[in-house]
Amino acid sequence: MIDAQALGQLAGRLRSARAVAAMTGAGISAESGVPTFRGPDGLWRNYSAMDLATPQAFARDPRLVWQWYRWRQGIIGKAEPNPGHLALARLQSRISGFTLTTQNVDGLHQRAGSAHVIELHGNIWRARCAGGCGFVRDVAGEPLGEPDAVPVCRCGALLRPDVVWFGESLDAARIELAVRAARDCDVFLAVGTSALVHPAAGLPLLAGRAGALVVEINVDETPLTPQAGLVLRGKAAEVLPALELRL
Ligand code: BV8
Ligand code: ZN
Repeated sequence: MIDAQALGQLAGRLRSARAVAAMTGAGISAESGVPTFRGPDGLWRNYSAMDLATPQAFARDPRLVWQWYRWRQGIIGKAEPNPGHLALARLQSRISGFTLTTQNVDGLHQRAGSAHVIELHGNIWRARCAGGCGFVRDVAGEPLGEPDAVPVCRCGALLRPDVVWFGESLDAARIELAVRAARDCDVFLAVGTSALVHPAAGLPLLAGRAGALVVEINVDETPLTPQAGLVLRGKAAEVLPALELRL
């Protein structure tokens, strides 16, 4: 049962907010059938992140890494944005100064109608040159060559998924936008994230230190829970539409 009192309190703060920053993790796409990383069907359960989402893994076995990303593309390609994604897209049009940052590479926020989504960790529907020639290619909807093949760039180097792997720095411009949004907001919504992966996990803490109300929307406790000013324990696809109704 969603905490009605907390929901009302949050709605009140959102109505008077000058700027609102939301950050999502895999939990918001769980109800679209996209496995989370650490949930029971967590992607990492079957494959260790270090085996697959690192530059070392790609150097060691690019075919395996591409098989894994194609497998995820297969799941995400069949997924639809859920009421949680749709509610966030509508909140963006109703609340001034609303920014949306995501750790997800699935592109479901954009498909739900959200604009200017800050994709901290990249997007699974793009591929870029692993050799550094700067070539980037949109691969949504088009098979990337033989299912088992490792796609090659026009410069002859390999193509890799345009995502941020562990041990790799994030895009400076994107992290700057996300940091500014966290620092300047009155309310920070942390939705469906385990708040374990940095630097993303630092953003709600930064917002809290800057005086914002930090709100956690999650089915479970996380390391962020003790720092949150308000906790809405529930599924994103239920809590966010309920919040919208209280606005
Ligand atoms: C970097 C893209 C410079 C690829 C990803 C400081 C301290 C400790 C470690 C570090 C640190 N700084 C850097 C590090 C190292 C590392 C890191 O953070 N390691 C962790 C594991 C400790 N960070 C990096 O390497 C970053 N780069 O810092 O570069 C540098 C380099 C080296 C050393 C120093 C500095 C790069 C990180 C990005 C990696 N790429 N993804 C791909 O997707 O294939 S991370 C990936 O995992 C996701 O993008 C996401 O960020 C993360 C998974 O977290 P969540 O999205 O939160 O998902 P999770 O499954 O964990 O949790 C789901 C949550 O939802 C749960 O809480 C669950 O309860 C909830 N939930 C489930 N269902 C629902 C729900 N909630 C609501 N409704 C539901 N229905
Ligand atoms: Zn190239």
